[in-house]
Amino acid sequence: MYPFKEIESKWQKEWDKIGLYKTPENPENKYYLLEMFAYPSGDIHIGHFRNYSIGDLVWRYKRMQGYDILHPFGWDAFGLPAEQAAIKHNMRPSEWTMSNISMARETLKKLGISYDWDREIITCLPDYYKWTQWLFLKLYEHGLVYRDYAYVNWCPSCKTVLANEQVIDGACWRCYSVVSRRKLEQWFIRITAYAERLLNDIDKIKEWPDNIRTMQRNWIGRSYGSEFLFQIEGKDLRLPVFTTRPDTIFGVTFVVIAPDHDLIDEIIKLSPNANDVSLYVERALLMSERERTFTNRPKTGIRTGLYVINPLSGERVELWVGDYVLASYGTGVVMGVPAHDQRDFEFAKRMGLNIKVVVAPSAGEFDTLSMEHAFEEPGIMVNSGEFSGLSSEEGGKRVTEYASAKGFGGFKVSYKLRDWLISRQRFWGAPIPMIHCERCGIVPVPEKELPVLLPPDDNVDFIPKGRSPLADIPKFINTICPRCGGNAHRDPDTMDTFMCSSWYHLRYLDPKNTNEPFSKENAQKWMPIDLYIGGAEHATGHLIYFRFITKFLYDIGYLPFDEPAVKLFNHGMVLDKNGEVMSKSKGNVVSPVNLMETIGVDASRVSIFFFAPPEREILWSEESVKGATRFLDRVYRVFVIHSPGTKGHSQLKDAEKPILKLLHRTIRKVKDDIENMRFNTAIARLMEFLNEYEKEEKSLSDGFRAEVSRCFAKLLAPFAPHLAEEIWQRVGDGRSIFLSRFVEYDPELAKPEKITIPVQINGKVRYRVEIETDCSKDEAISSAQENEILKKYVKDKKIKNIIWVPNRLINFVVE
Ligand code: ANZ
Ligand code: ZN
Repeated sequence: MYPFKEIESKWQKEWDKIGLYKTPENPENKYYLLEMFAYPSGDIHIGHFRNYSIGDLVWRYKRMQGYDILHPFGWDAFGLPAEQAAIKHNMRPSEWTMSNISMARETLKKLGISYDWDREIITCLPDYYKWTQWLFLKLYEHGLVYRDYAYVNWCPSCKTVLANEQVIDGACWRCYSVVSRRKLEQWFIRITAYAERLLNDIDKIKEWPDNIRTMQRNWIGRSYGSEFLFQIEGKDLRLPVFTTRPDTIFGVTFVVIAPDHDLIDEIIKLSPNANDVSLYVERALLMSERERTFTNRPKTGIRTGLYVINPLSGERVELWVGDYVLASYGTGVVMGVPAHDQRDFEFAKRMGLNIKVVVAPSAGEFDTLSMEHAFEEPGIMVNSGEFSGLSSEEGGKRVTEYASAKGFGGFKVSYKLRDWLISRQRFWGAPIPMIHCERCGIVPVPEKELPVLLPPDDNVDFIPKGRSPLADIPKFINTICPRCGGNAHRDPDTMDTFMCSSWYHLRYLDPKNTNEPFSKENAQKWMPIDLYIGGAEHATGHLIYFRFITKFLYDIGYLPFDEPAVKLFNHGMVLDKNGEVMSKSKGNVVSPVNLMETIGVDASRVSIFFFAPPEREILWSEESVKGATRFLDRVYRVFVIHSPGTKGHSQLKDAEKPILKLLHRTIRKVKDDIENMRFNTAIARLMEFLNEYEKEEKSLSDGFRAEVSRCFAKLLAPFAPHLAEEIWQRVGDGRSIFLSRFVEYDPELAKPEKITIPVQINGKVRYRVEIETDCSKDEAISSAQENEILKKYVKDKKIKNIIWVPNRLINFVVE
């Protein structure tokens, strides 16, 4: 194997010495390249390595195109696992976190990733979280922070509140315990105030993957509908319902309120059935919201014994409590229309409630007794008083206008997006900069007193008790009210780590600024992020929060852009050879450090890029690693051992012409592949080129070989940077290859070769067609379709299928 150890450490030292990765102060041609920062829970694993190698490849390619690049790295360093480690290994969270960071940072340096380490950020250090607290105060100042008693997701084992994103299939994302619901006073951020803009601006981020954009649309979940007020019979209480089908209002045969609705205690008080209702509610709350919405789960409910009045028909119907209705959506109360809503239909069947048809397909009426499903399609309104005969669309509008005029309803837009619950009853987070004073109430910490420091983490009892460990540290908790000067206490909760990561991309712009989170000037220089690389699992969490915070900072004048990232790229996962996720407990983890020590950084990179396109998953196998090693060994022999040195050009020999053409075609394709993130095919092209070149090597002049070496080194540089630099040292200009420009191709020389391939009709060769090598399926087919033989053959028959074997053949399957 070629001496990769020597080569790699030599160039890493050299790049360090010349400050290759330093961010230019005044970019002319800026490019902000960002990979999602890391959670320091241990050393870098192969999945990280893949993600960061993609970024590094882009850095090298863009650098050689003359871009001034900001490519920083940092650590998402607060969070639960540090505290769990503290409990388990009796370590301080800060110690655990910082030692993991040192280890992982060293690994990243050995892997030669092109980060500007001068801009490193660590979210658990006061010079960072000071500004997370500042952000909280700004949000508060603008009315976007509030405190509320709310049912929250509660993990009984971690004894903490979880955000919706941290509940996976009804279980805690960390310990997998079943999550239940509890009512607690919490801090919320009013992200719903931005729902409309977060949704509409998805149209602006066209270079994000479509699946992420769709997931965000669904997560925000806008529904246009109507609201109607149903009065509780004989009481002074009106329940609003949200419906997307106002045309069905005459078909309401019951109303259901969510067991976790804010008004449930009042309903229980009014109910003649209070004890049973109260028991039911208690039981229902043990289930997670998600479980409650499973469609195949039998829907449960209980009669309150109360009646509500349908404001349009005047009919009285029963009020139920039912767990299929969620407090957090719409108004938390549903009008039950069993004839036209499948969930209501199932509920009515189970509970023996009436079914009343009020929308008919244009064909006419139908019989409710024989109904097996709700009729959910729109149609013509029937049995609906003066609205009968109208179409669903028209009628729904009229019904709502009528309700609005009479004061018991109107049009309403609902969102699935919920406000962001950010308080955690945990130690290892940014303290919430708020003070509770008996006289003044809630008082924000004045900005000049930031940061509110976390107390030292020795001698803290981290064992969960359902309240923040900070509550039990008098030195922290006792303070003076900034308003009245009297005794007061600090808020004991800490912030969700998604708050820390909602703005980290901005701190990189100006990581040492002690007066502001970042200067406007630097934001103007570098924002927005040109390419953001990270996992798709953040689609509805971090990737929404950081859009929201960017918009907020734009609104208050801190940023010139209201979308953080122009382009998003989601890399695929690295799985073991059986397709399983790698984990310490399964013992199938592939460490990039071991790999690097046995085959080198460059071969590790090449194998990871060669496995599959970067957005796809990889099933790791030793075999493919060997291919990469063999390739780089040959590159070393051909371009380093046999290096011709810096010879000048000489007259082109005949044997050189085809190689020159192949070289330019290779340049064209490799560039195209890199720009379209097809790193695997780019490497395949380099391998193909090397095959041909090796065959002819002996008959080529030194001058020509030197020229080829220069081009090949540059093509190789994004993939195997150390070896490329080693080649360049022999044939280049004496500076680093990364300070040189990437190669351009000569369009004339790069023209694709023509080849002739057979065209079959139903499997028989009928004629031949000339195409360009490596052309697309569509291009090949359109050349083949111009032929008279085909036209005659097909005439009025249909082409059922077209089989395309690239560069080999086309087969038209005709009826
Ligand atoms: C009556 C009705 C009749 C409905 C009908 C549908 C069809 P989307 O499209 O997701 O917005 N709903 C409203 N709030 C709910 C809650 N908190 N929990 C569970 N279900 C709720 O869904 C809106 C529909 O979902 C609403 O329209 C309501 O049922 C139900 F023929 O109202 B509909
Ligand atoms: Zn006070």
